[in-house]
Amino acid sequence: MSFNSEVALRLERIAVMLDLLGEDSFRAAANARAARTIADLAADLEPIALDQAKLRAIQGIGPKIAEKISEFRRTGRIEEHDELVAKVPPGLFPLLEVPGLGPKTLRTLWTQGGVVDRASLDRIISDGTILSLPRMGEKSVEKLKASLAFASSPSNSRLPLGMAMPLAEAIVEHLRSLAGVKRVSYAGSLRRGRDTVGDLDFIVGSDDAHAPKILKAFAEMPLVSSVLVHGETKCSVRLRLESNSTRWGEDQAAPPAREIQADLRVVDDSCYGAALMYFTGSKDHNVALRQRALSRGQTLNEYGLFPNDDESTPPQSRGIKPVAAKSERVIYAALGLPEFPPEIRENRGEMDLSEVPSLVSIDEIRAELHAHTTASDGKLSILELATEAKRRGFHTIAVTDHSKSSAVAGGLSPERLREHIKAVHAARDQIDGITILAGSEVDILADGELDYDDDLLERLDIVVASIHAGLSQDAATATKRLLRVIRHPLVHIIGHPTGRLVNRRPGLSPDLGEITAAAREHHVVLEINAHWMRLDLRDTHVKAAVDAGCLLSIDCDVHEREDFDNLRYGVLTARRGWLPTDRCINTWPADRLHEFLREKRP
Ligand code: DGT
Ligand code: CA
Ligand code: CA
Ligand code: ZN
Repeated sequence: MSFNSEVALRLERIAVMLDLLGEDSFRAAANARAARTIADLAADLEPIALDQAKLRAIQGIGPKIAEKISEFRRTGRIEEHDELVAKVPPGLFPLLEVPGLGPKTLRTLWTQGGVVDRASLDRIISDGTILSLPRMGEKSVEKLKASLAFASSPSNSRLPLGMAMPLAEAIVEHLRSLAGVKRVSYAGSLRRGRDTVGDLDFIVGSDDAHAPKILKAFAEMPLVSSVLVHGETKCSVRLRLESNSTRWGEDQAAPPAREIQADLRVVDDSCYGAALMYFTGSKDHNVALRQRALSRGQTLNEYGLFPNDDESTPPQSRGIKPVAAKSERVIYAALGLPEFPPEIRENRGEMDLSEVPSLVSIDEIRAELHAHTTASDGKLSILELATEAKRRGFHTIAVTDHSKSSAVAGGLSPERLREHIKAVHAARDQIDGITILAGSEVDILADGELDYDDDLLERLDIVVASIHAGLSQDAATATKRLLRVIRHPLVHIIGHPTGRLVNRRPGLSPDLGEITAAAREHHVVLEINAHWMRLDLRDTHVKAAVDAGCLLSIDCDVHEREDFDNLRYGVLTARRGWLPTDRCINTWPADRLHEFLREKRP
């Protein structure tokens, strides 16, 4: 973690603990504000951390905060932080992680309900005494119960795709550099592009002579915290994950850092394809493949596709040569099947396909239609954003800053939006080779109303309508809310339609059948938000939308330069939902895209 984020993390925690302890709320707010300022600073504070004058010259850093920055530089600690930590029962920190349970509510539960940890909270919920506390009616207790169930569900311990992928790619590169490694890949759910993964799987194609050293090198990687299995062809380890999270619990005394299992199989390179195919899965896809093999008088396992002779000893152990084993391509071909992309190997109908469907791919994406600038909560100016989009080969970039109700995200008042539109138009004259659209990410209010009047929306080239609040509505209310927006004549795209956050918040569960039917009818595009914390719509929703005949967009919801890199996760999700290139509006040529957007303008 950088110096700036270390400081920001501590200041953020000071703010939370002050609220939890019921102390001066102005002091809490000042620390929270400083934390945000420092987290967003482009410049590294470390070199000037002992220079009070230079620190105070930075907008948003006052004398008290400057003092704390110097203290952290000198001692690696902030005493105020550690004193506050000592006053809080340690069992309360994990509870701060529960979505929707803020420090002020937790303070009531603690001081008036005697809650000091998860167990005591569960107790006062089950015996009903929680209902006697202030602001704890039946409804809020129901919500709290749902959040607790969500926070403790085992599926939430799966690692998000965007954290797993860079880790797996680094391990693949490490393995590739070892002597005797002919081919190497990650497999499993990661290769299939699932939004979260339970563990990481790796396959190496090599030979008997090199296998022991390759397995040893895997077991001795610096990130390995323990070795679970170390055999002749297989090694399983636990990896320590570096924490880049500002959440509680990671560097508190008690809870251990997060870990993930990683499995490596080293196989003879002649059957690499069979092993890769087997360990890519999914399990259900494998079962379907094996049945198909049997029905054709063959038998399939992780060593290859063999003639089936109904012997109980596996064919490879009897020296029988496989019909196909070297690559996935030859095995699928020998089974009379197209070589399915890993993303669709889920036994969701792919076995009935007679050719590989033309799924959208990352190099076909030519437009980013959801991006923020410094006008709201983005880090790039309009021109910087456009320049970056152009550099990445896009023909169109849409500037869609937040609307007024998203106040914490710096949402624009109608007056500021009018100025911002002018600024976008002015920027067009300063850059060639890319079209900058003037747009907005307009909040969908609780009843489905939009955050700006129609006469203002009309002046925007593109309207992305998104839900940012009211995310615990029941399904029927959420459906009504979204249908109302979809029928709005000026809306082009519904941004991150359910509002879920991977492992953090379930989001809305509107009736997808109704939503997709209406979206198709009214030519409204449903977004796949490519940020790996969102991936919303998720794979199954995308499939439903594709089947219903909808158009989709894949957008990075850019707030800073690196966010463009998340595109790959959006594309993986799209492919998992069988999205054909032509149904993804980001792949359209500029003329077609711009014409489509203009159809909703007077
Ligand atoms: P995960 O790790 O929970 O996100 O999901 P996967 O799909 O990566 O599952 P994992 O790591 O348990 O196994 C990797 C692949 O190996 C899996 O997709 C298919 C294959 N595989 C594992 N166990 C079995 C099994 O019992 N039967 C079959 N047919 N395939 C299996
Ligand atoms: Ca796995
Ligand atoms: Ca595994
Ligand atoms: Zn956005």
